[in-house]
Amino acid sequence: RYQAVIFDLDGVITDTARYHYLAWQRLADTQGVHFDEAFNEHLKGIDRMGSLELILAASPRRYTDAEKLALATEKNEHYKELIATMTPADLLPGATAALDAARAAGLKIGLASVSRNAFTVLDRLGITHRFDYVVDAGTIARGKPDPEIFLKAARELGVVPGDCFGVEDAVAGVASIKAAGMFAVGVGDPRVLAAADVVIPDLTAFRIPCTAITNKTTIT
Ligand code: G16
Ligand code: MG
Repeated sequence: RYQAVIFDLDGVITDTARYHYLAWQRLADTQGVHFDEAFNEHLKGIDRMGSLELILAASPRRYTDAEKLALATEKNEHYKELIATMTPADLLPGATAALDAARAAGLKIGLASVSRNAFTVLDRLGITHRFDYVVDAGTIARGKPDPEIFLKAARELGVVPGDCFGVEDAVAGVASIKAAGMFAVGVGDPRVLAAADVVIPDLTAFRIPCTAITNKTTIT
C-alpha cells in the first residue's frame, strides 16, 4: 500500500504552463528567436536556466553567462507579474478532490516542482497547508529528469521511494519519478507520457494506485 503521493505543480494542479509560455514567448521575441506551443512542450518540467538554454540554442548569437542570467531574470519578472493575478479559481478541475482523497487515505502529501515560484503559486491558490512537505527548488542541484527532487521529497516525508507514487504532466517529470523508483501517474496524453505506469486525462480521474496492478491498464 502506498504511503505517500508527490505531486508536480505546473500542469497538474494549476495551469501555470500557460504563463510560462507567455513569458518565454515575449523573451524569445526580444531575441528574434522562433518560439511556439510545440517547442514549449519540451520546456515543461525543465528548470529556468535549462529552458533558456533550449530557447537560445535557436539563435546564431553567443550569449555570455551574465547575459543569460539577465534574460532569465527578465522572463521571471514577467512571469511573476502574470502569477500575481492567480486565485483559488485557478486550481485545475479535480485538484482539490485529489488532495482530499490523498488525505482521507492517510497518505503523506509532497510537492516536487522545480519552480522557484512554487511557494508563491501555492499561496495564491490557497493550498500551502495541504502539503506535508514542499521541496524548495533552490536546494535542488539537478532538475528533472534527474530523480533528485522526487527522492528529496520522499526522504523529507520519511517514506521509502518504493512506497511513493508521483503525479506528473511532463515527459521530464515522468522520467524523474521512474528514475526515483516510484510508480508514475501521468496527467495528459498517453502517447506523450508513454513512460508513465498509468495515464489519466486530468485530476478529475485521480485514483490512488493499487500496488498489485502495474501493467498500465487499471488503477483502483
Ligand atoms: C516548472 C515548469 C517549467 C519551468 C520550471 C521553473 O516545473 O514546468 O516550465 O521552467 O517550473 O520555473 P521557475 O522559472 O518559476 O523557477 P514543474 O516541475 O513545476 O513542472
Ligand atoms: Mg509540470
